[in-house]
Amino acid sequence: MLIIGIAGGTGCGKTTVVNTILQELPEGQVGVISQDSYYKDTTHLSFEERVKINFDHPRSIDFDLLKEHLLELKKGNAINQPVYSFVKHNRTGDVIVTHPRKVMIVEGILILSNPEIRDLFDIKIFVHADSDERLIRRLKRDITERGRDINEVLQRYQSTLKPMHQQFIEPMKEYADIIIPNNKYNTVAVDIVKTIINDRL
Ligand code: UZR
Ligand code: MG
Repeated sequence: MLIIGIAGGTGCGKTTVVNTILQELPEGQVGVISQDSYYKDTTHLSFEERVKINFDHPRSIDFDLLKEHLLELKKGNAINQPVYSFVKHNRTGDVIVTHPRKVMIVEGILILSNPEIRDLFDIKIFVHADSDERLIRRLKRDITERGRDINEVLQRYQSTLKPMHQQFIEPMKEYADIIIPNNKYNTVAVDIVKTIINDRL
């Protein structure tokens, strides 16, 4: 099994990169794990308390579960990937049964920040977009898809997103094998990654 980690700040285009990689590749050969599925269970908290969580800090992620799941997949076993709701800021209680594939892609802002998880990746990719580009994309997405308003997004950006990005995400470039410049959507870089994957299949 080839495990590819794809990191990069919010709005850098990770999800789009992953979806484009998946297109045209033979179905059932490539699987995806999203870091978002591994936000810690916050059922014991009220909604008001959950909103205050710093979701851009590594401690908000259940890396133990993610590690356990990656090791299970490597052994050839299926896992129950939790389903997360950004609207509720909590796991929904549902799971997606995720089967091991020849190539597994793990994507998320903080996946390179945990040394044990990092060690499980055969290829580490960092998607770079400038912070203004990322803020624009984040604003549009959070308002249309995640039920936020402009003040909430900007407030979060200044209070946690930006400082956490500088502390835990940007420095992870050092560990990347490939850095994809993605201010404009980079089809050439995605094709290269596809070629690497196809080579393995
Ligand atoms: P991407 N996030 C939420 O907004 N709510 C949650 O319940 C959990 C996470 C956000 C998180 C992070 N930060 O910046 C983003 N906040 O999801 C990561 N605030 O997702 O890489 O797709 O932008
Ligand atoms: Mg995403």
